[in-house]
Amino acid sequence: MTTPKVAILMGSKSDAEVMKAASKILDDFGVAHEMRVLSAHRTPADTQAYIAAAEDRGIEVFIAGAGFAAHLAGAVAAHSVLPVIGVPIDSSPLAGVDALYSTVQMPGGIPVATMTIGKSGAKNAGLFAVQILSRKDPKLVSKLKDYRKQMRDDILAIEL
Ligand code: RP5
Repeated sequence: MTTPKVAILMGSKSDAEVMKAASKILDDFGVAHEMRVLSAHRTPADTQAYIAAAEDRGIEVFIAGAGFAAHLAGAVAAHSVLPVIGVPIDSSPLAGVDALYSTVQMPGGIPVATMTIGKSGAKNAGLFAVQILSRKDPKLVSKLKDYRKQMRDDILAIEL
C-alpha cells in the first residue's frame, strides 16, 4: 500500500462534499492521500494526536477545511511545521466569510496558506499540495504543465 503524502482533514462530515474536490485533484495526479473528520473544537485532543502521528507516518502536507469559527487549519498549523493549506467552508449563515477570516487571519509566526471559500478553494488546495510535492517529484511538474495546457486548450476551443 502506498504511504499517504497528503492528509485532508475536515471539521464535520457535512464538509465532505466540498472537500472531495481536493481529493479528486489528488486522485487525478496520482498522489496518495487520506481523509479524516477531526474538529478543532469537538475533538481537540484527538486532532492533536492525529497530527503528531501523521508526521511520523510520512504525511508531507495537510489540507484542512472547516466552516463557522473554522479553527481547524490554525490548530493543525499550531502543532506541526509541515505546510498547512486551509479551506474556508460555506456552511454557516455567513456563507463562509466567517470561516475565511478565521482561517486567513493567523497571527505572525503560524502560517496557513488560505484558499478561496468552498469547492474552488478545495480544488485549489489539492493543486497547491501537488505543487508543493512537485518540488521533489519531476513527474508531478510534468503533470501540472499538462493540466495547465489542457485548461488552455479547453478555453481556446470554445465556440460561441
Ligand atoms: C464546523 O462546523 C465544521 O467544519 C462544519 O463546517 C460546521 C458545521 O458542522 P456540523 O454541525 O454540520 O457538524 O466545525
